[in-house]
Amino acid sequence: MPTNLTLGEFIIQNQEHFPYSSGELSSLINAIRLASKTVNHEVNKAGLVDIVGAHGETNAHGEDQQKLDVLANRVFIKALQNREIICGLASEEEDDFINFDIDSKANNNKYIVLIDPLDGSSNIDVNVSVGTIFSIYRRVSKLGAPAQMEDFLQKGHAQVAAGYVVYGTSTMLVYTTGKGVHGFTLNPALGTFYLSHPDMKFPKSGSIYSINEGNYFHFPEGVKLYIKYCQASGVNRPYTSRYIGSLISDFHRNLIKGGIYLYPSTKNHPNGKLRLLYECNPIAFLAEQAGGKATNGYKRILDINPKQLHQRVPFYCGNTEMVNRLEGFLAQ
Ligand code: P6P
Repeated sequence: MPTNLTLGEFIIQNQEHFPYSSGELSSLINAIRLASKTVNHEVNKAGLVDIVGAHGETNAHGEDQQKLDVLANRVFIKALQNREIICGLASEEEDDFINFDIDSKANNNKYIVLIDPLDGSSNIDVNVSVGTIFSIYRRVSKLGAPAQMEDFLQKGHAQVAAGYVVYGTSTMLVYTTGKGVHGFTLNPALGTFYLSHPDMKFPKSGSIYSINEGNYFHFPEGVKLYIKYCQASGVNRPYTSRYIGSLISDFHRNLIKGGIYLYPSTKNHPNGKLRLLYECNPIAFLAEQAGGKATNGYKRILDINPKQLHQRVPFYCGNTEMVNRLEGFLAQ
């Protein structure tokens, strides 16, 4: 694969990989690319202007909205609305989905997007990397009518594309259309994303486990057994614990180095903390495309039948052999 390929060139070269495409993938990914550059700029200067810290309101889940959350949400909605290829959007920051039926034209658009505009935003104040997660479906409701809830409550295996932007030591956009996972790194001087990680795959084995062990007491028994298995690594397994508290950063590191991310049910989150539609499904799509696995401990994430826009699920995702071993402990 030629080096120095830009994201735009890559999309054009792979346009045929996007089903039903008539340039719609490039337009969708270009909208996300544009919005991610704007958010990246704001995230990078967050400490310098009065944009860090809580917005003073709460989102659909009663969580304090960080100002950058609100800004990122607005930037992505605007960028996606302007491209006239989606008929609606659901966001972690919005109670209900948004219909782009500002004019009947929007109702003829064939796609919908679900997005977590700035995941891990509580880390912003302490200068830890955060991320944007997006998930794209073809609408199932009638063309010409406004988007319906059924368009957003599709199973994860119906996704036509998914990805994330990680605003870290460098800013990367990583996405899949079902033909592998490809990572692009932003050259901030040029404002251009370059293909830096073609065809990303989990290493065959992994030795990193990522979990908030502060919740240990309330974990399911099988998760406790798995953690003890990893910690017995002092004997003959080189396991190590790494937890950033930002899903995208933990997932991205585990994808490159090999590892498993775990967010089980806990006392405060009996159904797990992560949201199925705009966190677990897109990450699960990427994980499977990279040769990994994602389950709720008993069922493939991409096969879960969604019931609500903001529903939460327990989430275990990473190297297939690590997820299989965890499931073995949960099945005991
Ligand atoms: P805890 C961020 O709020 C997030 O949704 C994920 O990005 C992250 O992995 C998790 O929650 C951290 O949750 O309970 O460990 O602080």
